[in-house]
Amino acid sequence: MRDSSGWHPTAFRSHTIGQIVSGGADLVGEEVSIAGYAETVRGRGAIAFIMLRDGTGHIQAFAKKDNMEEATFDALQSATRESTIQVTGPVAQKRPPKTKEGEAPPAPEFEIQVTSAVILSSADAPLPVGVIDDVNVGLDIRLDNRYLDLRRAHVNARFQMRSKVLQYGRDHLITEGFAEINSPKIIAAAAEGGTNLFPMMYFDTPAFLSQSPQLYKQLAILGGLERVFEIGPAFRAEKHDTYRHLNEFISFDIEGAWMNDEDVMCVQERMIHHIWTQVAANDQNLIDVINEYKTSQGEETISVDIPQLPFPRISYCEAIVIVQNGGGEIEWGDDIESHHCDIIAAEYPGFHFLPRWPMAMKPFYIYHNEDEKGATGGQLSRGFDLNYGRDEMTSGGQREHRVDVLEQNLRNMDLDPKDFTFYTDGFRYGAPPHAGWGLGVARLLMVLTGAGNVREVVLFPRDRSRVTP
Ligand code: AMO
Repeated sequence: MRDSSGWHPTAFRSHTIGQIVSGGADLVGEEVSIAGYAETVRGRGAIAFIMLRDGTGHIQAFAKKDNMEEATFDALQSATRESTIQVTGPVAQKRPPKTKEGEAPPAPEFEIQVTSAVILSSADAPLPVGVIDDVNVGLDIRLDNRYLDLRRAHVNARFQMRSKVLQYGRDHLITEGFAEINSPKIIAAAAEGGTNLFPMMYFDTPAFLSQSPQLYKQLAILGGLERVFEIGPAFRAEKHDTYRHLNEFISFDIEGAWMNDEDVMCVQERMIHHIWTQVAANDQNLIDVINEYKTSQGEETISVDIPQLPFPRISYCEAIVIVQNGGGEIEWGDDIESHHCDIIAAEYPGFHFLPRWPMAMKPFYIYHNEDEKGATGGQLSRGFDLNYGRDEMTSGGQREHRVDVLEQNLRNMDLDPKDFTFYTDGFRYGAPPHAGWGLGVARLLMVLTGAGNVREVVLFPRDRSRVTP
């Protein structure tokens, strides 16, 4: 539940439930109005107990027929679960339960003694997805009814965590001098290869949804913004159907001038370290809620183990040897696929960078140093990945700032430099060496919250079979 100490009264409530639960002793006798969802409604005859929940806590509302209008009492007593209700009345301290001799008295609990109430919206019954009951429904039904699924405490906690992670990441980059930008999402040319673009019509001109802010964050650097970051959507028309791919995802990108691949790897590990440190210091309550659910399901609980810096660096060439020694079939120049990553993860289960990939496997905008060759003489690049266990979190690299090499890279990759002049022309007027990365927010959250699927940490996921809700 959220700390609501700084929340102001609104048209519908004088206090949040959290404010009453935590400051109840000072409020005893004071008339308050609260509003929330009816988790349970109990009682018979002339009394009713309604457990109300808002985003900040739970509290019991105690209603007595002879304390209010009869029609209001009847409506309260017959309210369905999850209906939204506003109640007004004085705060009272609940009678403490009896304690055995020598036992410490429990912390005082409070309730509202209802004098008036309004059913703001009645919930249909039965609910398609249980909110407090542990009804076993599949992910698809949960996603169809996400508005209800989100009311479940552990699901809600994951999204609170998502907000925190973005906040801590942002805070960290700002302290390192990065400025937030927003790049266009309607674009004319592919940054990450032309096969997975979603086409659209931009008035009379064919255009696409952006796969990555890549080319634009680089143009911002060429424009002298020096250190930029963006948290925004990326769209990929990939026909993947996995636990870690979506067709729309939030990419957390940075780009920095006068930096190389190693410099931005350091930015990344410092940022992740900061996020983990802040979560460990401030958000154990969210971890506890998630763990309570995991325990109820017999799943392994999670803990926030602050990763040690620096993260290991395992060059592509070293990774190939690790996979080969581990019995995997791979040759220099092959992609390191998930089943290969499993072998590497056995040795490096946490965060680890994989720098210096073959140039032939990296996009045209990645820099290469002609002197750096791999085992078979193949050209190495300054592109890297960050993995956690078997999963890729990030790709990044130093960028090609030499315009003639950049154009040659495009040609080498069967792309026409004429389609990219809006980008390459930016390199003709003095281009700083620069580097950056793009991090999949949902993948990082999967690690932090112990979710087995990115859909668990994306509000309304878009995949091959889902465009609603
Ligand atoms: P890349 O294509 O590797 O690199 O994407 C960067 C990171 O974004 C996440 N990601 C995805 N997450 C969910 N569903 C998907 N379909 C998906 N595709 C990618 C991954 C991945 O590591 N321009 C470069 C970044 C850079 O060099 O700055 C890029 O987009 O976590």
